[in-house]
Amino acid sequence: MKKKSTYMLSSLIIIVLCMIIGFAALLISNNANKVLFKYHFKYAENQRIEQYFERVRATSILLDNLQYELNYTCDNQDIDTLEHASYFNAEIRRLSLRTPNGITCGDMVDTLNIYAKPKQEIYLNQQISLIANTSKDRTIIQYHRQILKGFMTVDITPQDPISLLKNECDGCWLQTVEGNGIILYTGNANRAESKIFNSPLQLNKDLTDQVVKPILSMPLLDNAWIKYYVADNVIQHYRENIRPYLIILLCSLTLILLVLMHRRFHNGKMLTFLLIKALKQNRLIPFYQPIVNAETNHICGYEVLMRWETKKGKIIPPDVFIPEAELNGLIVPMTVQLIETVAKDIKRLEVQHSIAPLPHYFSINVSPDLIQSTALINVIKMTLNKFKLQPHNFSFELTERTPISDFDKAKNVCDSLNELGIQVKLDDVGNGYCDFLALQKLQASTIKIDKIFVKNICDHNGMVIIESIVAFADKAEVEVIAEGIENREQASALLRAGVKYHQGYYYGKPVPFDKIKFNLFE
Ligand code: G
Ligand code: G
Ligand code: MN
Repeated sequence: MKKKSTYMLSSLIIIVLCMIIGFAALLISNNANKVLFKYHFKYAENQRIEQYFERVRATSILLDNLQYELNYTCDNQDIDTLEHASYFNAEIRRLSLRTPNGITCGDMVDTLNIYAKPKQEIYLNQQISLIANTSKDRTIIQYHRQILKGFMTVDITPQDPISLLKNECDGCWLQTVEGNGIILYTGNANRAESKIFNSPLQLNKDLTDQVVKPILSMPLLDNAWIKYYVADNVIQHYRENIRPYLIILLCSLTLILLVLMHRRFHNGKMLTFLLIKALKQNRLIPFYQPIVNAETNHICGYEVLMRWETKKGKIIPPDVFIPEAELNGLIVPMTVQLIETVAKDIKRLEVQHSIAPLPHYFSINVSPDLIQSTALINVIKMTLNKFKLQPHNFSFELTERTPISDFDKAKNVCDSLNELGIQVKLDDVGNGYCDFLALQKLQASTIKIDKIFVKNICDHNGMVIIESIVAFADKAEVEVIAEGIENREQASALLRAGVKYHQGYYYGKPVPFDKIKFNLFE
């Protein structure tokens, strides 16, 4: 779980870092900026062309309807109809009709000065062509179509240049369309000579082998090429425009990176730091959950479950901090401190109930780290001496969340504990790393059946597993405790299976010392 989140955080950090490097390059490098400009430009131009085709499609639909309204004689009524259509449709700049008799009429009287002479025209397909206008600084898109009884020609309304060029100076950019040996252009070619090409140029002849490379060059319906030339100051201008956005983006990404790095590298450290403080301030306290002999309904002992009590009195459960404490080794001093606190509590109970020595055991969870260390023996010996307690007052539960690395060391510690008269229990049996090996090597006196098996006890298989654990325990001569008993049915099923020592919410939840149950029915 922890590893997974660390892995995810590391991947995120790498992704954000790459983004920061990319955006920083854009901020610093001219070339990176040029690349971005090119992509942005290409995207915008594709959209612009798509819009033109959209206009052609709209015009086509319009003609579908218009064809039934015409007389095809070019009389006043026809001219009215054409003028009306042109006036009310934004896509159409001019339209004309040629009748079957060869007469031509349109919405404009004077059409002579619209196209350049001689006419320069590139056909993209049978219906769409591009034509230079009179002053050769604009390309007109024309749509041709046979309708019911005549032939229509429509000049599509020109669009604004790409927004990236909109505010640029006169002659700072030039668009050309090349096809069929003809070059049409949009923009101020005369001024572009000095601003882009640094030399006078003869359009139609020079452009194709220009030394200045176009910033964009893309095919147009496979019959022509569209090319854009821009002066350096266009890219410069673009760079200045995006700079504030880049800076904001970079700052945000850096902030995100810092937060991610903090989480990645300091989360564990922060928890460790807080745990050390909690340890110093004795805020890691024991809760006690009774373990009951279900045949006699007597409490025979308690499992000690560590809790972290914050300054404000909030109780933090162990799964939040025990895994980290096991990783950083703090679990050892934490358990040592817990043993001493439990010893004091046992003493208090002896006084409260005027029973000494107390017959109950207090079962303390130990992680593999501690069961492999002789420190545990020294600590427990010292505690027994200091508080004048009996060995049967303590027992240890070995939790196997992490595997035991050195079985020989663990065995030595367990042997010494057994010699002292302190029992060792194997916790969560059926759910740990290597129960049987641990059982064989460590000579545990008791096994605790994991609560998952108790939960499923009503299934046939659940019962079979419990029965086989009991059969095994009988042979191996170890006691069995069942954990996680929450209701009477589970309790009686377990008794039937031969498990008499029970622990669970049904008998009592883990509670702090001042709420500890001494008798089951009090
Ligand atoms: O009490 P529950 O209370 O939520 O306990 C959760 C887990 O924390 C249990 O599996 C238990 O083994 C573990 N745990 C509780 N207290 C201790 C402790 O003092 N030491 C170790 N190593 N584990 C503990
Ligand atoms: O160390 P171990 O994993 O055995 O710790 C026991 C855990 O089981 C603790 O978290 C404790 O709070 C929890 N527990 C104890 N009794 C019950 C119970 O009846 N039901 C459930 N769901 N959990 C329990
Ligand atoms: Mn336990």
